[in-house]
Amino acid sequence: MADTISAISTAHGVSSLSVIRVSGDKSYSIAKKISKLNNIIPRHATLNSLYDSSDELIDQAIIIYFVSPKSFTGEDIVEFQCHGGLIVAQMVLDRTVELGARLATAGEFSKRAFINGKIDLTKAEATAKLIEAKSVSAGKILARQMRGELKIFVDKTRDSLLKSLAYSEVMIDYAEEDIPDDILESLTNQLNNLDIKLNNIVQTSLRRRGLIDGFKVAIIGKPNVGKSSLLNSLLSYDRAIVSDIAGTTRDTIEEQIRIDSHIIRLIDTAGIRKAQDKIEKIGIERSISSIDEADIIISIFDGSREFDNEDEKILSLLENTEDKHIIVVINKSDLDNILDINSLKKYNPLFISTKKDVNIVTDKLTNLLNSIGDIDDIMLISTRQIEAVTVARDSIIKAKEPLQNGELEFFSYHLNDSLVAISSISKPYNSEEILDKMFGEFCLGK
Ligand SMILES: Nc1nc2c(ncn2[C@@H]2O[C@H](COP(=O)(O)OP(=O)(O)OP(=O)(O)O)[C@@H](O)[C@H]2O)c(=O)[nH]1
Ligand SMILES: [Mg+2]
Repeated sequence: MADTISAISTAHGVSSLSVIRVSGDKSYSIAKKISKLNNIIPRHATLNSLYDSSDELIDQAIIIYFVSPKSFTGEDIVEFQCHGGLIVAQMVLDRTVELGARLATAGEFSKRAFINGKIDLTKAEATAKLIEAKSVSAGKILARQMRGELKIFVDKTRDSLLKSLAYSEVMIDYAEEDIPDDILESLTNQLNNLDIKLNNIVQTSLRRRGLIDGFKVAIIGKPNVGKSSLLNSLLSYDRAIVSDIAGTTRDTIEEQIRIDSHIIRLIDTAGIRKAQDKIEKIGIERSISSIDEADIIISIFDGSREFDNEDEKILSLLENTEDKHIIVVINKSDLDNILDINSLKKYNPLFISTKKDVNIVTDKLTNLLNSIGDIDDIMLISTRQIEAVTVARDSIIKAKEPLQNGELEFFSYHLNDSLVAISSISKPYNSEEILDKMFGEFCLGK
């Protein structure tokens, strides 16, 4: 029998309401004792006082009782909606512990929901990510996953693998005979289709990771082009020091900012050039790392200066990036433009002045983020899911060769690996360790 757990499910801090959630066999008796009620009607909002161990009033709260199995965890659950702030919720939590509950660990409610068959892992993960989602598009994708979109995909892939495996097992029993051509062709086609499908889903998901975690947008360029000025204008306050001395920004500066319905991480970097100074060199190494880590790069050039070797270096960095969205900005449009933009033309540069029209950059970012977010396909939302599909695909690729050579035992072996990997997305085989790792990353009270 699982013990009874309790946690504050809402964010800690000053707020008008807080919710304390208790799950397990003792929930109902704890609720009756803390409220001094003899009976609480299930699924009704009951307004009542809550008392501490000395019978002193803690708060007036709404109490809602969900009877097992019709609850989030599948166990008896009681929720107390009390006043927010730092003190009241803690007092209610402490009282539930005095009355027999223990403090829940992170993700323990969701873990119980999974163990009791209320949700599968794809839904559990989608719920957890929804709490942290950084864009409305992400919210929509996660809502689809909560409704079972990914689970259906996993089940279909598994069915297809099982069918191939079944063919193979039958054929193994007739080992002396060659595999008939039509069956060989049909199995090969099936594997090729799965290979392409799984690869697509992994690639699409990797490119769109920022939808869930927040896109990283790095502002790069040689010194003095106006990177920090752009950061400040986008943030609408003077976050970074701006000066006409080249090399003003020494270290990367990261700030969160909302662009349309997306919360992104905007990073100002040190101007990239051949530096002598030790500290500046470290800053420039960080600028280069920011390029690697960014999903979107805003590369700035100074329109009021000739195109020089330092600009050339930036251009070569841009050309060596793979799978990144690049926005090229030519700054200082309030001055005469003498920059030769021939080599930048293919990037459709935006001409702006950070002093007056950064909305051009905001609009471009909005369009880009919306187009990345406009996705009807299935998306994998965690490293765990991406790794599982990658292993499933690798095993399919490994299965192709033994199939052609008629080595059906090896073929079955690899297909089985693929099956285990794909199934682990919704229900892992060796559960306990994976579950602890996964649910441990959830919020407390979830
Ligand atoms: N005329 C004009 N000057 C600008 C514009 N944007 C920035 N500047 C000036 O350009 C100089 C450099 O600006 P910063 O924003 O510090 O440039 P940076 O790219 O961050 O430079 P580092 O940190 O040294 O790499 C400052 O004197 C700014 O006032 C603009 O649109 N027009
Ligand atoms: Mg700067």
